[in-house]
Amino acid sequence: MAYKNLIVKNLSDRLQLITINRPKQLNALNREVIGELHRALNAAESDTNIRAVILMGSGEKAFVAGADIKEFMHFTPEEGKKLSEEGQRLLFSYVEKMHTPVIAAINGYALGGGLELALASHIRIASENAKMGLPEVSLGVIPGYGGTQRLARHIGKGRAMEMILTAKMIDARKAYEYGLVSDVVPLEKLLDSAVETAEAIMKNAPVAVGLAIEAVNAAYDDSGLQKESDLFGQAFASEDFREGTAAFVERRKANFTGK
Ligand code: DAK
Repeated sequence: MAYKNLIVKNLSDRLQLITINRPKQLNALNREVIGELHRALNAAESDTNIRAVILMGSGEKAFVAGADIKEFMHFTPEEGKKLSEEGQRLLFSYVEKMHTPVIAAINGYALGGGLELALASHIRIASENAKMGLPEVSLGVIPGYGGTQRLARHIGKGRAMEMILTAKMIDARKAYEYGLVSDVVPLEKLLDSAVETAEAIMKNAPVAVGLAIEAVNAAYDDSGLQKESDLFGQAFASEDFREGTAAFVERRKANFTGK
């Protein structure tokens, strides 16, 4: 299958590496990338030979620096809500529910939608230079791809609240302390480390691995995701959202008025 924004490579008969390849935009997720990721992940999930997938960003700077701000700044509140639901269905909830395990190899910035993609993956390993955060409120919006729900599940409500409300990034060491990532390794060893984890999983019974993912997921209630999409749409109607995204593009500090 041909992709414009992904490099899909089989590292062995059973292990696939999917690299998000928009390095000039720090691998930011636009609708096209989300659609392509859905196609690639769906193909991996349908292929019984593929027993694990590693997700990575291209280059040495970013896993994914968020949703593409230059694209979503023009959406209306209705589009915002609709696209939040669509993104959940096609990518974020889709990854979480896959029976083929997905390992996020976080090779740099994982911000906003990028961290949300890592949070939806089954395992996260970070390179030492990685930085993670949910900066959405600094743009006048809220995390819209599951971040308000999944971050708290991973690191607890208090720490999630602090990360979301301050919009600050944390480094890989702190992410490890928080339990957000299972390991931190030098950048040049990141892929090997993800492969090693995948190999340990692939020694086990594939059907049981898939069922175990489903069973672990069953402990969590998904009803908050719809609430997140509704509130996300509301944020799109605010003046602060226009100001926050315009300020990013114009490389200036946002002047929020609370409207
Ligand atoms: N979107 C678009 N372009 C981005 C980008 C992004 N998220 N992040 C970086 N870029 C682009 C920059 O604009 C720049 O492009 P040029 O100016 O060269 O054309 C290029 O990538 C390199 O970035 P910088 O020059 O800024 O690089 P620095 O090393 O100085 O800084 C940085 C790296 C990661 C700290 C900085 O780029 C940064 O703060 N990036 C933005 C991080 C961020 O706020 N991400 C978005 C979070 S909000 C939605 C659902 C969910 C969401 C949205 C919509 N719907 C359902 C509609 C989620 C929203 C988010 O993810």
